[in-house]
Amino acid sequence: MFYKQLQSFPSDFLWGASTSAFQVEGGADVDGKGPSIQDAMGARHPDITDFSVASDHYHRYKEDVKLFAEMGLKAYRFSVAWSRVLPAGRGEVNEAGVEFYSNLIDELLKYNIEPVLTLYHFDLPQALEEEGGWNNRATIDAFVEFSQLVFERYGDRVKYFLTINEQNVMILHGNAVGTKSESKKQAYQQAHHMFLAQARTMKLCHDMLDTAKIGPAPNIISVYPESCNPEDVIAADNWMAIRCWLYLDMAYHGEYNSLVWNYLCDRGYQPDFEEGDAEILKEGAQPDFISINYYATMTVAAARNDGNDVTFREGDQQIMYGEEGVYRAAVNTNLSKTEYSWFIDPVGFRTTLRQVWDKYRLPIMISENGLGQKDELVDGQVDDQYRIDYLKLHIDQMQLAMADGVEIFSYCPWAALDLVSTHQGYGKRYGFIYIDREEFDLKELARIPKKSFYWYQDLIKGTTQV
Ligand code: BGP
Repeated sequence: MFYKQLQSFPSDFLWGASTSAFQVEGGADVDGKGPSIQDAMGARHPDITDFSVASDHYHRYKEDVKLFAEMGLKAYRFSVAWSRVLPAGRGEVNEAGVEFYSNLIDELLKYNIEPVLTLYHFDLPQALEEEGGWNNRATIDAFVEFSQLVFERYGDRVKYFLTINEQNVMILHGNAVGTKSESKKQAYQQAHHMFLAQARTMKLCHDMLDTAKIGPAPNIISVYPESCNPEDVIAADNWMAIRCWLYLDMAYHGEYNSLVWNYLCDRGYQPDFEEGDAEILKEGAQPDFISINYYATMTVAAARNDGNDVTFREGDQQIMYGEEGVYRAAVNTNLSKTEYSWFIDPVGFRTTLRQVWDKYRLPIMISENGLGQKDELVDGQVDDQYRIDYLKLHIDQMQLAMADGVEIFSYCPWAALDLVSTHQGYGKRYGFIYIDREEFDLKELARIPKKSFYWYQDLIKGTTQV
């Protein structure tokens, strides 16, 4: 193996943890909050879990933040529920909702925890969805209005903003995360509108706030060819561009990735541009850093064009469908899997980080990485050694990437505490803190630090006392 002299993490490295509003807060209809598409999804799938309370973070954020401080977190990544502050998606402001995040931010700062604020994490206000959601260009203006409100009310205290969580997952796997489109053509029109919304928001952030930093947060992973057959290599390159580079190229260059643009035109999926769009995209390409969510790499082979390239299964962020003429999903037999069949590939994490750094040379934040597992509470304790093993392997690879020269300033694994999975219920747990509830029996929602909590606490202590 290529020997590397590892350096210690910088003492100001932002060790953090992540959540998102609809997955952790609960309080979906209290204090004036309007419904979001995620509330509607919860209502549509009452058989999976009780979505209404989530982890009750809305009512218990003080207790949670105290635990984050005890764990030693230097950063906490959360999202603002758009429909909590603007119940109809635009127009009238819900001051009680605004106050909730203001209090949360103050509470974090009280313990010197850096707030990292995601503007949009899968939860479009239902009122906007009913007007066509992201198909409707008017949603772009609504997003900018929402962002402006967030910058006005929290910009004095929040330094790091993320624009849109996993736009690529919303476009490619919308059924897993609650965003819908009727065709690929429509999905790419939605993507175009999100790109415009993101560009205008990045520009607005810099126009309004002198010291704030803002960046995109797609799910970025390396794509391996199944073999060294050049046709497999081209297929991997195709899928990497379609799945990943499109989103980062747009944030960074303000232009469509040319491979992807040609693919879109070839298939008739290309979005309609209005006059001025190209300029807006260009002008707004002002990311200060790149944030990525990483769970595992993907492996693809050349399409065989035999009618079987598309493997359709119920959607998941990690499932690939394949596309005639473009790529076919393949299995990487070198990797193990989680109990939810997600591949585990720590070395792929290093590869991904190197690729992103090589292409853009912007500092990187990792806004998600983690292991979903059915944890068990035994005698008041959760022995999640498997999560420690998973995180340790990934952190080791992150450190190797840093030794390779990749600039990384923050690691925020998923998740700070247990929360509702996007589509697989509460039993699929990711947190450092166990929340004592079942799918339908909400019990007392007690907070119980897991073994990984104490392990992360030690790790943070060890790396920051230099
Ligand atoms: C990402 C999302 C998160 C989160 C995570 C785990 O795609 O940004 O919101 O939920 O995946 O996925 P899941 O909840 O489906 O296990």
